[in-house]
Formats: sequence, structure tokens, C-alpha cells
Amino acid sequence: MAKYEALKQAILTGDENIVVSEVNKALKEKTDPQDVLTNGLIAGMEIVGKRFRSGEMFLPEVLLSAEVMHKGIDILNPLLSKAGRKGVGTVVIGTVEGDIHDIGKKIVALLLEGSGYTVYDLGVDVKGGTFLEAIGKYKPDVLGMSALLTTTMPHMGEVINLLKEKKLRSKVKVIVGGASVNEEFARSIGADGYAVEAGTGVELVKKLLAKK
Ligand code: B1M
Repeated sequence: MAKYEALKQAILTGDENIVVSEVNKALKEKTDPQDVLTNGLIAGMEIVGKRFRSGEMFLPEVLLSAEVMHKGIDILNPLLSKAGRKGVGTVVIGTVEGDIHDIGKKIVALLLEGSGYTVYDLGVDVKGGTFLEAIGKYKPDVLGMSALLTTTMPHMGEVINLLKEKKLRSKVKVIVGGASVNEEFARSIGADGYAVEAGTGVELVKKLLAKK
């Protein structure tokens, strides 16, 4: 069996016991924790992302896969912070002010984490000032905003205007998503990109950071 095949398969089926035992087995065999993360856990979650995008996996399965992947990350985390985790980028994400829909945004955050990004999820009903504070604190490469209501999507433009006012706009790429948002709206408020679903959100972040 190819390396990490059982681990990737357990992520796909959401089998926590096998994820935990496979991660521990790899560490016992003195495998580099970064390798277990990248080629085991993240690789498994990437397959989940692809299957979700193509409609082969559904929301509850994705959430379960993400949950069991996190059990693996919990084991690796102390070792990775010791070794100095090689991050691929940092993302601050949240659902905008007045909006409490968080399922889609959580999936985007989980798939980004699964792809190796450090993600600060600010939660829901996030005010413009809170986004700005987080950008000052975490210095992310990307700010991601989600909105599901037509009444709350204008807040995305307001946050971008705040970034411009504070001379922070050039420091961070901005992506938007959520059921009420579309490409045209994203362009009209000056966002760097729009993603129709979580998997394309990860691809968009990769593309934007490759250009940086
Ligand atoms: Co509400 N709701 N809801 N709701 N809700 C919608 C959005 C609505 C379309 C339903 C409808 O009327 N047909 C409608 C909005 C209408 C509009 O504005 N055009 C609506 C409404 C009106 C409301 C309330 C006002 C209802 C009321 O109280 N009268 C109220 C508002 C509360 C508030 O936010 N202030 C409300 C409340 C709720 C619940 C609390 C009951 C619950 C949310 C629970 C929660 O999130 N914890 C809820 C739900 C579940 C929905 C629907 C049914 C499903 C949303 C969802 O989770 N979808 C929704 C109807 C619908 O969308 N069909 C609806 C699954 C999720 C995986 O998809 O969030 O679209 P989604 O995320 C996708 C993509 O959009 C994308 O990737 C995700 C995965 O592929 N994506 C991003 C999302 N964010 C992204 C960010 C990115 C990139 C991609 O980059 C940063």
C-alpha cells in the first residue's frame, strides 16, 4: 500500500480511530511530522475538497472529514511548533456584520487549513473594526469575507473602504463568497476575487498568493 494511503482513506471515510492510529504509527516510525501533515493529512483533505467540488461528497461528510483531520493535527501540533511549521500563508476569515450564517465559511476555513494555511476564523457577525484589528494583529496574506444575506453583503465593500482609509488595502488580498455574492458584485466593491464554493476558494487563494 502506498505511503499514507490508509490515513488518507480514513480522512475520506471520517474514521477518527484509524486517523489517530496511523498518525501515531508514522511518528513511531520516526517520520517527519511536517511530512505526515503535508502528504498525509493535507493530501487527504485535498481529495475531500475535490470530491466536494465535483458533488461526490456532501456537506456532513466534509465536516466529518475535517473533524477527524483535526484530531490528527492535534497530535502533530506540539511537534510542528517545535520544528517550526512551514506555513504556506495566513488567512483571516469571517462572516460580515449582521450575518450569522457560518456553515459555508467554516468549510472554506477548514479546507484552507487542510491545505496548510494558518487560518484565523473570527466567527460570525464580524464588524469592520474587528476585521481591521485582526489584520493588524495577524498580518494575513488574505482576508476572506462571507455573506449570505443581500442585506449584509454591502458590509464587504465597507470593510474594503476601511482598509483603503487605513492604507492597508495593498497589504492584503481580499476574497469574498457566500450565497448572496457573485463575481460582478465582488468586482464592483474592489475585491481581488470571488469563489462560488469552498474548493474554488482554496484554489483562488493559491492563485492570488502565487502572483504576490
Ligand atoms: Co438563512 N437565509 N436566514 N439561516 N439560510 C438563507 C441564506 C436564504 C437564502 C434562505 C431563503 O430565504 N431562501 C435567506 C437569504 C435571502 C437573501 O438575503 N437573499 C436567509 C434568510 C432570509 C435568513 C434569515 C433573515 C431568516 C429570518 O430570520 N427571517 C435569518 C438571518 C439571520 C442572520 O444572519 N442575521 C437566517 C437564519 C438562518 C439560520 C440561523 C436558521 C441558519 C444558519 C445556521 C448557521 O449558519 N449556523 C440558516 C440557513 C442554514 C440558511 C440556508 C438554508 C442554508 C445556508 C447554508 O448553510 N448553506 C440558506 C438557503 C441557501 O443558501 N440555500 C439561508 C450550506 C453552505 C455550505 O453553503 O453558506 O452558501 P454556503 O457556502 C458555500 C458557498 O457560498 C461558498 O462556499 C461554501 C461551501 O461551498 N462560500 C464561500 C461561503 N462563504 C464563502 C467565503 C469565501 C469563499 C466561498 O471566501 C471568503
